[in-house]
Amino acid sequence: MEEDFVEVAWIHERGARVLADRTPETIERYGGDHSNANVAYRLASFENVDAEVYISFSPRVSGYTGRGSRGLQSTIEQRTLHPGEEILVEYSAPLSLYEDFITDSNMDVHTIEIESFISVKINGEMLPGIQRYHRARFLVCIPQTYLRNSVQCRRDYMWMKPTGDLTYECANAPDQLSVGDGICDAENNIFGCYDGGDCCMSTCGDSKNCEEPKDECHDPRAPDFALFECPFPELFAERANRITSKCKRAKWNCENPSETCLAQLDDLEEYGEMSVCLSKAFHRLSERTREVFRQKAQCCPMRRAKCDMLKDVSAIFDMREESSHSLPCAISATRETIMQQAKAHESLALYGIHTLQSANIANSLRGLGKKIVDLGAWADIAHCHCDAREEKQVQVDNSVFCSYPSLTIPGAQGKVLQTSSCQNTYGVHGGQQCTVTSAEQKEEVWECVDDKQTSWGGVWQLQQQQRQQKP
Ligand SMILES: [Ca+2]
Repeated sequence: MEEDFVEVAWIHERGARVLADRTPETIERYGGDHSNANVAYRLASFENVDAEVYISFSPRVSGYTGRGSRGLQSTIEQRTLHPGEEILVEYSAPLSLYEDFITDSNMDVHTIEIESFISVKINGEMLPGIQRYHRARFLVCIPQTYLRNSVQCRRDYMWMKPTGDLTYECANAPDQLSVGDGICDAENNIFGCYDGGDCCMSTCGDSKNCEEPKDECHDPRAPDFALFECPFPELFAERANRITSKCKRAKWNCENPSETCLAQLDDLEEYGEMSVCLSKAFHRLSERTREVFRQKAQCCPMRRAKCDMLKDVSAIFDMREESSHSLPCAISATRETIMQQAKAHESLALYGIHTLQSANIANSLRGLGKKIVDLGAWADIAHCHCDAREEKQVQVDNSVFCSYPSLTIPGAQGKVLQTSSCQNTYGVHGGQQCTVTSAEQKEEVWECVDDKQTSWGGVWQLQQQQRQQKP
């Protein structure tokens, strides 16, 4: 006897993430609308009579802590499945369904879940043996920083653009036999070929060999391409110089770039993030190419305004690792040194190789209670004019130590400690200053200085009594 049954398959992507942004710019940039949470059933009938299918889809949005989960509008689907038929029942929870919750900070949206019940009836009888309950979970990416092929989301995770089908030009690869075998072969990891995808996690495929860690991803189309990389700066510079030298009109047309052959400069994206490549290849660029990029940067009014910001701060820091070309007014700094360097300045601005780098560092400095200006990528402000400035050095003397500022600064217990680096600390070193305000809103600056008695001891010295603040 032939066995009669209905096959039910629940389709959803494991570990799926939705991007909570469907503005036209984002859709264009990432090749489509990625804000929907999609699930589906594939149903196939091997019965010889019609089957009635009932499906409910109930989306639910939950916060980061898991508390305050909220059910959204459910949908019921009713279908008739004819004998021998195969159908797909799709459901999509659109952004419009959950976007109101995203702006609600109490909610702190983290996931969307879609719960679904399915039942299949034949002649009014429920078919047994079909799994009735299904669930899919989607992490919601609330964009913080838009990157090349990915988005950095709130809560520090990433959303990756789906790669689709990539093509590789591997005719020049020296080891033809190992292209596409899942093992990253450095000699084949050349521009355009990238060992047939073997060197990036996201493009390697399902081969067992792909499980080895991939740390040489040089394909800028892959979402796991490192943010601060420009693996082929020579090629980038060569191509850029060729474009600008061939172009008759070496003036960038802000309104209509496609009118000049300089629009081809946008093709340079295939070497990596433009700002990163520009920084790494700058010394190889011809003067003509540099001038074109300068004009290009000035087109954006927001970038033009950034140049003006340089005047409004007492120090400008360059956070790039390699900065052979920098703004004359900038001071080189690293993530480790900037906290200390920042102390000597009332207000500061910083830029990095990439907007993400500068944004991250700017955020970590906000606690200092100073005015912090995030200038973004160096490439965006490289055209600004500024003169070199003399750096005020804080000489930190580690041999001198003043313990517990909140207790030891004279009269501190009746005053409010303003300097964040002096709060909740077991002590500061010689040369460091702490600002306190008294009940009368008077500001005092105390510095930890050598006590000249012990080998390590420091005492507090009042540096200045500042203006009376407005109550
Ligand atoms: Ca290979």
